[in-house]
Amino acid sequence: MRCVFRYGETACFCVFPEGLLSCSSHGRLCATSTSISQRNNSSSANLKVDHDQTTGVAVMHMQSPPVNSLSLDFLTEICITLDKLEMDKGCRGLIITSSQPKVFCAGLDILEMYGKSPERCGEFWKAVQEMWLKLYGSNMVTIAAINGSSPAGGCLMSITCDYRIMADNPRYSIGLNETKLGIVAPFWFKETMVNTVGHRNTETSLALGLLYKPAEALSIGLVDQLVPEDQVLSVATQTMTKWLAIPEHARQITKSMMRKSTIEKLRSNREADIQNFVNFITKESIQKSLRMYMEMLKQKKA
Ligand code: CO8
Repeated sequence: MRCVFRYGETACFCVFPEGLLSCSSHGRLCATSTSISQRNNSSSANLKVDHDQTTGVAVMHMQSPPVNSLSLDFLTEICITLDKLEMDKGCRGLIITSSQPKVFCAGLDILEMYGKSPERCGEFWKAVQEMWLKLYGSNMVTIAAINGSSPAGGCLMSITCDYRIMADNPRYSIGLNETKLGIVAPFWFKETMVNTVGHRNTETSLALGLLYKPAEALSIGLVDQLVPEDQVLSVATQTMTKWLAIPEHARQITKSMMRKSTIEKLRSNREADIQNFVNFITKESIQKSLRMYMEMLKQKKA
């Protein structure tokens, strides 16, 4: 067990090798938790959380350079923060945004999937599952304030939230582009997308690995609202107020009813899903595709 994170210097969390966050002897939150509600802000290496105690809304700024790609460490930080906020009765809403210029989240860290041992790949995938389960099943109102490009896992993170507000900047794009990397989005990525934009749009999007400009994303319902770039966070905050005005219990039960079957499907198949991922990603042909994609990213820069 190791303590990896301090939240507002008032609490620590236990991380076990076999799972991210559970701590059966201490409860999930261990050590001193007495003054959490008096603290507003916290930051770790790659995340800054501003929690406004009066509104009950936390803003999670992703600040993992250069592009907020989701490495195992970053996913672990995110999961710990989500757990922390979920347990904090004073936190009812979460806005997720980016502090990195031009990018909301570049998706899963490709380097975590390239040249790694099967054990490491399994650990990584478990953390991806964990993040999705926590966010999709959250009791909080969750809003993605998408202030930059959001491909693949970044799109997943966005559609896992309750509502999406995107910067109206045609240089940005969002979508599940996995096939372009020669890989296949797993069933729970697919189902989250179906739950957002319907079956037909999902089929086309996934098959062609489409990345949508903001206006196109809005037209298929992949995002809910476009706003000028400098207003993404303020509009997200206003929108949050409307969502929080709905009776909490009714809203939470409705959310759970809508998402339960998708969540249960992964929950009851986690090990098989990890094994599928490991078998798939460690194949020589898939490793070759990932290498070519990474080279393509580098060439684009040159
Ligand atoms: N992982 C790791 N490194 C990345 C990633 C990433 N996802 N994305 C970008 N980088 C790196 C780049 O290689 C570059 O590195 P360096 O500086 O060393 O050359 C650096 O970040 C900056 O990248 P750019 O110069 O490209 O930055 P831009 O601001 O021009 O563009 C973008 C930002 C739009 C995010 C662009 O970098 C991009 O398109 N990245 C690729 C995004 C992508 O395709 N991600 C897919 C990841 S796979 C995934 O999320 C789901 C996998 C599901 C697996 C299922 C298997 C069964």
